[in-house]
Amino acid sequence: MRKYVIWMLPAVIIFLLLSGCSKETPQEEPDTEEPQEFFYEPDIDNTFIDSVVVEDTVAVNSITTEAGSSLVSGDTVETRVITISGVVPDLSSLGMKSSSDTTISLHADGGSCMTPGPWNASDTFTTGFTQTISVSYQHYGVMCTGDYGFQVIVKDLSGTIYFERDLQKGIGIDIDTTWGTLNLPPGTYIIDVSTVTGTDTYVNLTYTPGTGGVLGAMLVVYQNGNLYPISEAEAGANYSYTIDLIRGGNTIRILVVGNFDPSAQLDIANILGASDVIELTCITDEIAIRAVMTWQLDNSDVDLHLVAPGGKVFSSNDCFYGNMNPQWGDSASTLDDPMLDIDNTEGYGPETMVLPSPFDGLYTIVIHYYSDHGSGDAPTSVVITLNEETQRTYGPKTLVDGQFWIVTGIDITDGVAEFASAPDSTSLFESSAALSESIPQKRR
Ligand SMILES: [Ca+2]
Ligand SMILES: [Ca+2]
Repeated sequence: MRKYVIWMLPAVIIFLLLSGCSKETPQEEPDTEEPQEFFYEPDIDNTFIDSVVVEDTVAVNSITTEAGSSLVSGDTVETRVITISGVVPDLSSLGMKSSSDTTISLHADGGSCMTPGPWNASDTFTTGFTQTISVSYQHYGVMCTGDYGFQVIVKDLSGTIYFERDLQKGIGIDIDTTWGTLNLPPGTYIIDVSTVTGTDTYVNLTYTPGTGGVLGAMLVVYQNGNLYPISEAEAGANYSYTIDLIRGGNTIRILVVGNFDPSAQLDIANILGASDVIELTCITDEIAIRAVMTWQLDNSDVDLHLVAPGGKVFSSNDCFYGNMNPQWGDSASTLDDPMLDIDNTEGYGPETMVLPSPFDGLYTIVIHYYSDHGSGDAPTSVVITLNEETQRTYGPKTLVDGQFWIVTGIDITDGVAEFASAPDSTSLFESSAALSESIPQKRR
């Protein structure tokens, strides 16, 4: 995979150069300062989560500062980073199962040509919320006397059929393989498979959380209207999550969400559990630039970059996984130095970048899909907050392995941040050959 990415880089850069980095063409809209607002979604409003009543409680066992001090809801906090830990509730009554239970596998064995069929296999499952189910089967038929064939059915208790494959044939050889996905409303379902003499049918039925993975629900942090997916939610499992507080009031809840889609307003029917509301007031200095990146693909590595005025990606003027807290500007001050909190290499993020008090100039947010680890394309979003008050969400934009996304420029004038057009790619990137060599490699 690594060789492939390096091989791809010249092509990616050439594409970026040829396409002008996919920027909005400025001369077509001379009156606007709005650049590159990929899939900007200003209308999503999840603030109802501040007060929504949810039956099942996600336990919060501790809230602590980086120094280890304990906090409770209502506290005023003088540091920016806190950790919340607790336990995911047992929601098995809703059909959310542990990871080992998310696949139902059935085998209807038709025996040999000398023994008659049919043989059947059956199972039932329950879901308490609408979720996506994938069904796949493989059927093998061999030459025998008499007929052979098979049937796969998913139906509810009233007999309504949601999935069906029915094949009946005469003497011969047959292999039939297919798959499908279905959105099942809450209810209890029966999956039946039957086959006849001399044939075999294997069936797998898998729960998914809607956009990827194998579980029925996802653990999500809610903070002041924004949603940050943490991981797949497993009934009864411990969780621990670090939150970057925003100056002023922070309303936080830990959610368990079925069919999670971070690009859409949350469907209240899919909020399977929620913690009590946590209110914390943060009184640290104002932060000029804050960017929180997440992506919706497990086992993949997307990276967040903040490039200083006149700087190049992967240089000392780029804050990224290889340069997480560089010394910029005034060497006597750390307030003009950016900080990346972590490099998440396994999926979902978030990765958070903050720059409290930058020197003036044009900064750039760049996102790089470092490696898909073979998992495929990654829908990626970044929430950028300027001066603790102006916020935009960019994405989700689906990135392919190795791709760069120049998200936006941020202009700092007299210490105040505003969204601005990004510099062009020729000033942000080395030539393709030099760029390939400048990417620090990660160990896995
Ligand atoms: Ca990363
Ligand atoms: Ca400095």
